[in-house]
Amino acid sequence: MKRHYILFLAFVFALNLNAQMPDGTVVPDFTTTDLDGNTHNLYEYLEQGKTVILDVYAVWCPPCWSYHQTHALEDAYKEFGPEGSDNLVIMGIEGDASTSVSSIWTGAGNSLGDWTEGISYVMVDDASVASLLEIGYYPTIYKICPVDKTIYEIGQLSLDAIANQVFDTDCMPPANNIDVGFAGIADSPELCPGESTDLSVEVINLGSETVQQYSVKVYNPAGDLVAQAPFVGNHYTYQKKTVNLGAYTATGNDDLTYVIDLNNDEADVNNTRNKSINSAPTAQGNTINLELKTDFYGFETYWYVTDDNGMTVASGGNEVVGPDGGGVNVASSSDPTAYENNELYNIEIELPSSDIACYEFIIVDDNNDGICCGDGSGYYELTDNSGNVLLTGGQFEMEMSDRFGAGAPVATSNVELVNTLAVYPNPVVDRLNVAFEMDKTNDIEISIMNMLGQQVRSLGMNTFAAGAQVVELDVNNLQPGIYFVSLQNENGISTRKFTVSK
Ligand SMILES: [Ca+2]
Ligand SMILES: [Ca+2]
Ligand SMILES: [Ca+2]
Repeated sequence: MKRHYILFLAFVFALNLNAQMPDGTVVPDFTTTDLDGNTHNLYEYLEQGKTVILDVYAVWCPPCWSYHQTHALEDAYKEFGPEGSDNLVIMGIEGDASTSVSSIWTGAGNSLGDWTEGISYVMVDDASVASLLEIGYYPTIYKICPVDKTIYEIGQLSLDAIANQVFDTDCMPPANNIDVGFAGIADSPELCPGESTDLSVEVINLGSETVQQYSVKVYNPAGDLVAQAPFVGNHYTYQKKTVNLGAYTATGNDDLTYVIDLNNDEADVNNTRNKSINSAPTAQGNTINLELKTDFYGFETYWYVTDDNGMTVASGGNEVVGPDGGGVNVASSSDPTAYENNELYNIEIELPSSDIACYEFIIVDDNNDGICCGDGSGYYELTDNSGNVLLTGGQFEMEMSDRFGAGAPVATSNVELVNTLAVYPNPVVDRLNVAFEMDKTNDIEISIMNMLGQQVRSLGMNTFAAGAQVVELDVNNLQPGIYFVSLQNENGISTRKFTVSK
């Protein structure tokens, strides 16, 4: 059953005189300005052949907020907006003239929260649009068809039901005969270099003809084909298909390009999309530092770090809380290992592995209210020995967990061996120049390490005279990816990162 929120009781009679726009009415045009200051004209979008969905809501309206939090519109926008098939425009329109624009993102006043969080479609604060569209209650969710600019109230739909509304040939006839396009690329979890994930994409047939064969290909930044899969079968107009591309192993440089290969496709613009594999933050070396500030209830806090096998490799705080104590309310300030209140702790964590490995940091709160911000301002910050911040936070409920990698080669040592060091070209295809300058003659080993800290090439120990030097390294046989050049001897080390591309 639809739940609607009456604007104000006093308006009910007026609303009866001026009810919602009847389905099938030609919508009046409007131009509005979004929260970022960009203007949007309704008819312009419709004339581009795009379906428009308008979610007219008020910041204080509970059913509006419930629906907003399902993220169904955002999910639809990801698949069918400009990052996907590019057939859909969505505008979230705050329609109450009495609420301030800032209440949309601050949750101030009687607003129910930050309405912009996680939202990439257009958001506006425009009561004049609400009145132009004769809104009788919140939320009113309209669809407008590009074919004839007619408006329909669609209500609070799921992602699949929204897809059916958008991909309706009467409302939005196909612009081409032969045309498939992307309708979303699955998000990957955060990966450390060397870890794998399964790639998959959604493809939609946007043409009027059934398509029977195409392939999806994935390229890495160097242009190498790293995954591909064919589709064979009947792919009907406006039908969506999932194409599984198999496992992909992360290298640390995973800005992938996805391409659909279909003979005679009449609209190439929707056949290419870019999407990166998300990399977990990775520490240089195996020593990390946890800075932990407790709130006014330090005894509620426990944290631990697990390795890839789920084994705990470090932990601290109140063991009465422990890994399973989130929200359990069993702890007290007299527990033997309880942290003090409102205290800053600096904890050095030595991780076991010397190669890059993945870990998970988990912080647990006995009272289900985190370490910020109700009772003090606690936080945690995980850094590596070079000062790179890996993870930070504090606002959570019973538990917060996040992944990080550790064991990447330390890029700079305490003692720089040479005065200057530059590598070029970067990215490099076959020959890398290593330019450096020293005050005195030195015996130096020049070598190349991969992301796992393994030496993949070495020139051995050679004597270099004082002054400026350029050494050319052949990197033709290296796989595309990130590497480090290292110049070292017993007195120090200097390293630089570079990328091999093909
Ligand atoms: Ca408003
Ligand atoms: Ca196409
Ligand atoms: Ca707490």
